[in-house]
Amino acid sequence: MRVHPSTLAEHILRADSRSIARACTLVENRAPGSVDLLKSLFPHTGRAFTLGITGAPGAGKSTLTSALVTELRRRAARVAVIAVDPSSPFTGGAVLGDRIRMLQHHADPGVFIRSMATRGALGGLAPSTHDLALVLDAAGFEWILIETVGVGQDEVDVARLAGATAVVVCPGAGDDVQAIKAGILEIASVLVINKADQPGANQLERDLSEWHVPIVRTVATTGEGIAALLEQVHKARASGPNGEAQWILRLRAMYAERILRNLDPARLAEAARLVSGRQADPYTIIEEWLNI
Ligand SMILES: Nc1nc2c(ncn2[C@@H]2O[C@H](COP(=O)(O)OP(=O)(O)O)[C@@H](O)[C@H]2O)c(=O)[nH]1
Ligand SMILES: [Mg+2]
Repeated sequence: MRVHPSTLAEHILRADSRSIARACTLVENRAPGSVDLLKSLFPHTGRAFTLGITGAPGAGKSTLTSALVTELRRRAARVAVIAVDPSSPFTGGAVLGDRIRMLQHHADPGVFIRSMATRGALGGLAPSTHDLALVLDAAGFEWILIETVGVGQDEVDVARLAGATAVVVCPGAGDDVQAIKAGILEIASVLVINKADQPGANQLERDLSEWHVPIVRTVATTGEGIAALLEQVHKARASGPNGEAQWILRLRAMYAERILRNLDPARLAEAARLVSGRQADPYTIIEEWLNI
């Protein structure tokens, strides 16, 4: 069944959750009509705040995300979650206890949870995640939480597209500063030492203090420190990059994706044949593709 993009857009603007879910699927699959839909939704965006939540598997990102949802709902904000982590309890990955904790939000109409499946999609994860965030922004969610695993460039890119990024680390599990990927600390607006109920939190905080990024200790399982985390996120939001600086990153990512998506696989294969046989050089071919 096809719904006209403008009809679907109207339903999304009225925050109809089935229509939002439908739009997410269209956008994620880059289905026909999805760009028209995004065009019609775009004028209604710009109000949501996007928080990236990243860190190594097991650091407690999903638990923390769930605790943030609970706290934001207590403050009457509408919250959307995009879980890029395939092992996320939101997507049904984790152990039963965790999953039940996350599932409590599914019954709440003020919460929308979406997991993304398009890992390794041509052109990268970041542009489609950002498009999804725009759909949710148009639907009136004030907060968009994006949980990503802090491994690989894709995840770093996703975090970079967010308004602020919380990097979650925890004591133990070899998670000392040396074990934390340097690149991931660099994108942090706030460092979260989660599992602060576990030994080693003091040492970790001392080690991390040299990064000169605000540090918050949390116990995601009890909600301890969540209000303090939100306070730091608000500060990061106030002092963070302005809209134009963010759009430079986003436009670059969107441009690269669009160009890659337009590349016909047959044309690519033919070019590879010519170049590997030294019948053509790659520079001329790319100039031809770009019409320069
Ligand atoms: N002791 C303790 N355990 C936690 C805390 N936060 C999360 N966990 C547990 O750590 C495990 C991994 O959490 P999860 O949120 O799935 O981590 P993720 O892979 O980073 O999303 C789960 O068993 C959680 O219950 C915490 O603050 N303290
Ligand atoms: Mg997770």
